[in-house]
Amino acid sequence: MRILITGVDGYLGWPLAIHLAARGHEVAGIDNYARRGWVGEMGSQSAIPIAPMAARLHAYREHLGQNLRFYKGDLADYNFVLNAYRSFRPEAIVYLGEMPSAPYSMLDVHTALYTQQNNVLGTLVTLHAMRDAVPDAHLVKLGTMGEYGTPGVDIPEGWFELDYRGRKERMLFPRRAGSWYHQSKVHDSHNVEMACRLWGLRSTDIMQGVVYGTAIDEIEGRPELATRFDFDQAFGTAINRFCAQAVIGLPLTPYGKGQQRRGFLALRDSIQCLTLATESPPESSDYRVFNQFEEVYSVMELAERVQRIGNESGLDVKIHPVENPRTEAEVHYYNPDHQQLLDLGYEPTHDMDAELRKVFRDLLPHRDRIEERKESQFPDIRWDGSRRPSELLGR
Ligand code: USQ
Repeated sequence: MRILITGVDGYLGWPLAIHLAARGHEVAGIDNYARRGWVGEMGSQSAIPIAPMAARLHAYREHLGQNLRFYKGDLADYNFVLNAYRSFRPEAIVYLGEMPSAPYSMLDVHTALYTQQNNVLGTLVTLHAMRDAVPDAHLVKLGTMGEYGTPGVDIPEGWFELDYRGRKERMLFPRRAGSWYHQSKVHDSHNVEMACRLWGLRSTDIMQGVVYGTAIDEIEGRPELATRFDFDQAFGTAINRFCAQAVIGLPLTPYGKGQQRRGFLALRDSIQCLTLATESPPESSDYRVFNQFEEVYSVMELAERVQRIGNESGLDVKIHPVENPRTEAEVHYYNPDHQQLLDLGYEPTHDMDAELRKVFRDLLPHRDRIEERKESQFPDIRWDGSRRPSELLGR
């Protein structure tokens, strides 16, 4: 297939391009390098060094025997996107090109506006450019499990049957996001569903959990193909942050009670699932929703697991809960469905311990890069708009 990935320079986009090319697909990518800039704004850098795009494209060609067709530009620019779609004529568009950080979106009014503008308008542009240039293409849109929030009821995969005053209707399940970032994805979901309904586009909206890890088979042992790994308070996600903290001897930082529960999945599982969704498109007009994660864990369980594996690797890992900078439920019911990807053939990694050992293996040689930006990992972005470092809590 001809597959175009937006956000191809990112944590998921780059390994996805490599994996799809290794499977024989022809891949194109769009990026404006914004992620490199946001992490820089947070005073940080990727723990694992990543090459500039020109060198990435060279390594891609060396290893995969084909070129990645790269377009540099802004996804909110309709003419740029339309031209890219017209020239590559993608059969599938995997849309990963969004600002992905909840804390960054809560920093101030400017980052909130930027997040929603970048994410919501970029998606709207793509829906129009698809309609105008490639109406039969399949949009694989990256949403987030955080769209649903943590309601006190089971969470279906996108849709549910509403039984109200004696009548029934299949409706989108209500969303209850907890940050301007997560809310931007809620708006995207509503826009994508409407475009499928009005214009006959087809889309899979992926409600993905929190991704962790450094590796997929195709990049292991090939540093020139490495993907980024962030650990700062905004762009580092929970498990990745814990591993980076452990590597430089900082205590792991579960927020508050640490009983927040989320769906997690390894990077290799994320890439496997995105590939499955891309290779099995829905019918035209179909808007389907997949909940994409391997298993639900509490943040404290994960800190303890990282501690155990870190200690095995010769580190002396401590856990020190800190005041929660976010406004979120710390003890709550959480039971989301996640069956559709399994039905398509998703084989979960399951062995989180082995995956964490690989993360330590890949991070330890770069401990200096984490050390030199370690201030960026401590949380001070609060959901009330203030910026104050979290207090340490007793355990
Ligand atoms: N957390 C800690 N300690 C930390 C970092 C995070 O306890 O040092 C907690 C947070 O309070 C939260 C949970 O861990 O309860 C997850 O936080 P996160 O930063 O790993 O993930 P989140 O902000 O939810 O966002 C990440 C990605 C986002 C994606 C989302 C999937 O950045 O792009 O959409 O995971 S989900 O969480 O399922 O919505």
